Amino acid sequence: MDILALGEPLLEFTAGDDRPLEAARTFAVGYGGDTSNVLISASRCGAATGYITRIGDDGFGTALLRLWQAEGVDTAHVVREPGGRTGIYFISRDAAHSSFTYYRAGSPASRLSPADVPGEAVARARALHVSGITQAISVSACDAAFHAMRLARRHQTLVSYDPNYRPALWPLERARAVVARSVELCDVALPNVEEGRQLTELDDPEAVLAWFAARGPRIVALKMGDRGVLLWDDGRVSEIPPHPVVPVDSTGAGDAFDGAFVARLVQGDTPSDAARYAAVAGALTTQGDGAVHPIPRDAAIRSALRKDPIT
Ligand code: KDG
Repeated sequence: MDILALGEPLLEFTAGDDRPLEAARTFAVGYGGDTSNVLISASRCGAATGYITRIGDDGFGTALLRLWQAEGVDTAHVVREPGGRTGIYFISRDAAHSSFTYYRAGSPASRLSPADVPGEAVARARALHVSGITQAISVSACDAAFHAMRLARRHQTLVSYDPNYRPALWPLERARAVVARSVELCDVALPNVEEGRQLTELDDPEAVLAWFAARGPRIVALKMGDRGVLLWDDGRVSEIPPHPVVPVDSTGAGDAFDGAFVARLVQGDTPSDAARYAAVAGALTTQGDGAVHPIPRDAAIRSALRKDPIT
């Protein structure tokens, strides 16, 4: 297994015609959940992936299982809870921004606990990916994330971590403490600049990058959207230029970056080559609606890289 991830998958409903939820008439059905998105991106880039999660035995759980099977994500460590209701979220957009509304409290994934972490599989995987959302959904899921990260470190499994700070899910003070500890446990930190600013109370992107780097990861990729990526690679700082696109919907772009980046790292790319590749994956993901559908495959990324005027 190249990459195992631990977290919560969700069904996604995007309100049509840029209407707010109270006026929505139609919803486009898709898939989300940051760690599931990361795995799908990594799979589309050619990595062997597997998910550790809990879903319900409802129709939404079945839809997610079918998605992972179609995408080649291994489901041996997916638990189906009898009577469980899989979490869902709604995206509503106006001209300025998208907002997320969650219906996930008490979901099967919120009952993830250290007992769900398959020790041998984590020890054998090349990389383990967890996120701040995994840690925010419940105390037992947070314990599971820390347990998995410690286990991975003990067995030289690369740990990648995206803080993915969601103010709707937990208080800033707790998020700060948990993220700081998690960054100490990871090899690859994948924050974006806005959450980095909120979590560190620093403004300058280089200062935010330095805050993460000071906690010990070998690699930090600070995602800055249309300003590209600021990369810390074991003491060397470089700028990865953005891939030029006009975004339609940026949902899931950071997750697509993470999956493509870790997929290339475990294949032996340098962090800088992996970040150039992943920046294209993230940019192409903004070219369609929803988190999963627009995530590009390896061939599309390579073809865009060849045409890229800057890289
Ligand atoms: O990054 C996109 C995710 O935010 C989305 O798929 C839903 O995982 C999700 C969350 O909890 O916000």
